[in-house]
Amino acid sequence: MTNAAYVCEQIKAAKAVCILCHTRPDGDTLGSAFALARVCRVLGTPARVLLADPPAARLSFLCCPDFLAAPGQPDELVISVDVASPAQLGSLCETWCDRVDLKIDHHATAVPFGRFCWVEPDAAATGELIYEIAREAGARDARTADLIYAAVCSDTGGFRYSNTTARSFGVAADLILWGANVADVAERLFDRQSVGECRAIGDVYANMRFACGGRLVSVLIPAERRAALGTTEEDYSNASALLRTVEGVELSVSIRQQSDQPTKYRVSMRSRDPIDCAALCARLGGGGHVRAAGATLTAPGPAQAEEQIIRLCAEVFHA
Ligand SMILES: [Mn+2]
Repeated sequence: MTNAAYVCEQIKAAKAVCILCHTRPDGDTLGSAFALARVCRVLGTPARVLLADPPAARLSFLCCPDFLAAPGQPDELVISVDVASPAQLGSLCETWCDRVDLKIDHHATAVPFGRFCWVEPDAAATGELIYEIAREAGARDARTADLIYAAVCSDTGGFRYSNTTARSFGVAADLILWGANVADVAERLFDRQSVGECRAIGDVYANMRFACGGRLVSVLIPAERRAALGTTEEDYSNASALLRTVEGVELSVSIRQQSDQPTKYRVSMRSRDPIDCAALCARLGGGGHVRAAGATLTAPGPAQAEEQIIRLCAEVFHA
């Protein structure tokens, strides 16, 4: 039996399904979760989706309110999607991390949890696995296709990143046949920016700091500066990806001080071949993918956080 067939059997046998997303939900975890909820409905099992954090406004088109509002039921089958480790469940972890039945994920740094794990590090997105489940279940409608397409599009940067494979395009081709609106999804994911995000872009480029002969670039984003600019921490979610576009840069890092916990810093990295961001972030207790990873750092002040990160990152150029 394939994994997809097994997941469908489990869903059919369950009284209800509860689907868990990771913290700071991205297009992959949201698209995968709501597509899977629709699959459950097609298989005759009610489903709900739980989010530890509210989605960014840009991604709210992926959320189906009826699955968010659905009440909990006893003996739910619990499925996590795109969640690499229990810690990534955030506030959901306390109640749910020991109750996960099926873990569906594609992170190479995935920590096994749950009764049954389906983890494919070669899949560009968890959406590629959800596609197999939807196909198996016969849930091939346009809305489901849009959700899965958004998941794959999101994690591949619009089918441009190095994780993109023939399989990704094969999945996309099928989703178009199911009715996915590729132009609409891509426009919503990549061609819309809030005023705050535009201000953040200006701030990132104005505060670039180069090291290692221009191969390493970082930006420190203190809470105080965000308050002065009227930007939020989320407005900077693309900062490290923006900096990777700078000519000569091989590793880019954004360091965002948390507003509610000023000694905590959210670190996000992007790299070019062969630099392994996941390995660097793992040394800070974080994880992710080879070209895109993140971690959380504790430091007494912004300058110390920045020095610590630059020192760590500079090691890859001096090895
Ligand atoms: Mn993903």
